[in-house]
Amino acid sequence: MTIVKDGHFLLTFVVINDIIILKIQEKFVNIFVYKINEVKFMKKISVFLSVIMLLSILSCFAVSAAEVPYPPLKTGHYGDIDTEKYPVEYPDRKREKLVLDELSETQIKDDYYKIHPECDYNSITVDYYGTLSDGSMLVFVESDMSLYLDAVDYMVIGKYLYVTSSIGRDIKIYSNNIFTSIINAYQNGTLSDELLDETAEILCFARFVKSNVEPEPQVLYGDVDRNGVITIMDATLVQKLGIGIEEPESELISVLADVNNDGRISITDVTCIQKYIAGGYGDTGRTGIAPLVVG
Ligand SMILES: [Ca+2]
Ligand SMILES: [Ca+2]
Repeated sequence: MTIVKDGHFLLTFVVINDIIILKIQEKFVNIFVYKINEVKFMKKISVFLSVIMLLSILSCFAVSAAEVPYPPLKTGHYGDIDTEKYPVEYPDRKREKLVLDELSETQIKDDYYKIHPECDYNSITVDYYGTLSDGSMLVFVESDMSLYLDAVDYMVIGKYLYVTSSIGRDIKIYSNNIFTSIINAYQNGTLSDELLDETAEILCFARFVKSNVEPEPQVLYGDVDRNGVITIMDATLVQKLGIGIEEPESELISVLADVNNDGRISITDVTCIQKYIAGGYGDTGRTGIAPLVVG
């Protein structure tokens, strides 16, 4: 049954077994097919983009996990730091107080007094440690109203560990008549990484280091050169041990070389290791298995 027919397209309904099939031909067909293809293409594109986005999100997690060696530390009691897990390097010198000119000292005292008017002005003391390249000064200001707490605490600031006698009463950054704690300045971005490096240098902060202790490779039968993997080098070494042209370095090595567990090192062990390297065809003994008890 033809519904429409003009110079542009032909629209036909065909009834086969009670199913109505719509046929569109001529010019309109091309548009229709094109639209279908476009939808399919867009679907493919969106799936492709989704996969790319997922991969980039996952890689971000992987990178951040790998690049942050000391994430759980923020602040706390100094004695609680697991320095084995988070090794730190202490500087070989101590911070030094510097001489401050009288004009600056008066200004700092005045600014301190503005926020602590309850204190005795004459009791205010200023310790000055240095000036950063942006003009900020590192000062410790206290007065008769300062509270004394003897807890030793720490703050993790970037890659540095700042140990202070009491969080809150630590050395401040003094800039534009305002005192800001170092950790706050770092968190709010006024203290850049470069300025933090300068601060750390002046105040002799300890610095976190990545652990240089390489984990011991897993002990495996057949891995006689103890590099964590079983290769042709192991097979060759077992061969040398078997014919006696080389001596095992330790009792452990002779145990690991005896992969077929017959109490001696022989060509049979070499064959087992070679089979293991070739893809585990045939009897490979206990090659590649970690011993339960290392003898
Ligand atoms: Ca090996
Ligand atoms: Ca053996």
